[in-house]
Amino acid sequence: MGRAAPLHHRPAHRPALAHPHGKPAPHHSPHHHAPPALDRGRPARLPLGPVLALMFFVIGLAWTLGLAQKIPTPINAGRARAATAGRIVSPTQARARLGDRDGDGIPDSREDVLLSRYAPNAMVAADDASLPANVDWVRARTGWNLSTPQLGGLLVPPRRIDDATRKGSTDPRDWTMYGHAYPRAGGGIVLQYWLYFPFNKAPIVFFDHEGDWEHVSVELDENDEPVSFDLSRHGNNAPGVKVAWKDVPREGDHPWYLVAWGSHAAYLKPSEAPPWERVVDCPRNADGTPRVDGCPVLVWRAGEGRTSPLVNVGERTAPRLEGDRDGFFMRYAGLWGEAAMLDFMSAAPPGPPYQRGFCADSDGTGCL
Ligand SMILES: [Ca+2]
Ligand SMILES: [Ca+2]
Repeated sequence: MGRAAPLHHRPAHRPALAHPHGKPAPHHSPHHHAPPALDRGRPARLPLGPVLALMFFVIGLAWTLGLAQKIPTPINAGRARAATAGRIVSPTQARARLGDRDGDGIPDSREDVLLSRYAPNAMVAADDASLPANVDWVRARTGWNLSTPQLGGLLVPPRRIDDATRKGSTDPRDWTMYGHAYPRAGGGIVLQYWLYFPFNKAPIVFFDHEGDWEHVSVELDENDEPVSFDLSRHGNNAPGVKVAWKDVPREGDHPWYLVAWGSHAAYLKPSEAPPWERVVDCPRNADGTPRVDGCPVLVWRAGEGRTSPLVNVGERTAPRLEGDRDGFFMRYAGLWGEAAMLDFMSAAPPGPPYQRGFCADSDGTGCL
C-alpha cells in the first residue's frame, strides 16, 4: 500500500477506472474486451447504498435472533395446537392436566410430599428367612411378565421361586416401599406403605408360602396432622392395629416399626407379638427410639440419607404407571407364588391392590 496516494492528493473528478497509461477508459466501446485494471493509486470508495443495506440486514438479523430467544418455539407446536383445538380428551389426559393422575382428588405433588414426609423406618431382622425386595427384582429372577395369563383377574400362581430368590435381598437399597395416598373416611388422608417379601416363613411349615405383602399406614386429619399409625398383622390388616401418633417412636416424622421374623407382621415392640412369633428389637433410647447401629437388623430408612426407594403407585383404577414395575404391581391380579406345601392350607397372597387392606378407611372416592 506504499504506493497509494494520500487522500488529499486524490483528484476531485478522476474517473473510477483508468487506462494503465493514463488514457481514459473507452466506456462505451463495443470492441473493448480487456478487463480494466484498478487504479492502485486510489483507495476504493465505499458505495453508500450497499453499506446501508448491509447495516439494515445486520440489525434485522440481530433483532430476529433476540426475539427467537425470548419466545422459544415448542418442539411439538403442531401437536400442541391440535391438543388445544377443542378435541375430546380421555379421562387419563384430563386427570394428568389437573395434576391428579390417579383420580382420587388429591394432587399428585401433595401425595408425594406427604408420603415422603411420613414414610416409616422398617426394621427387619438381618437373619430373616426372607428379606424384602422389589417387584422388578423378583420378576428378573422368575421370568414373570405382563403377557402371561396371570393377568385379568385369573388367580393362577406363577411358577415357583427358587431358594436363592426366596431369601430376598440383603441390600436395603433393593427394598422398594410401595405407597399410595387416598382420601380418608371422615376427612383427611391415609398414607399407606407396602413392602414385598419373596417368601413367608411360618412357625409351622404348612403355613409357608411364596410371596408376602405387608403394610402400615399413617392417617392424617383434615389439616395434614398425623392421627395414628396403623400396623397390619395377620388377619388384622384393614388397616390393622391403630396406635395414637403421640405413642409412636419416631425419627422426626418417620415412625419406627418392627417386622416380625418370617411372617413380616408389623409391631412397635416385641411384647405385642404372640408367643409363637419372633420379633428382633434393638436397644432403645429414653424416648423409645431404637439404636440400630450395631444391632442385627436391616432398615428401610426414611428421612435424610435414605437410599431405599419409595414409589407412589397411584390407585387401582388409575395407576400412576411411571415404570413397568408399577404396572405389574397394579395390574397383576394373580397370586404372588405358590404355597410351599399345601394350597388349601396357605396360598400366596394377591398383590396389594387386590387385598381389602389397600382401601382401608377410604372415604370411597379414592382407592377406587
Ligand atoms: Ca391423586
Ligand atoms: Ca392416590
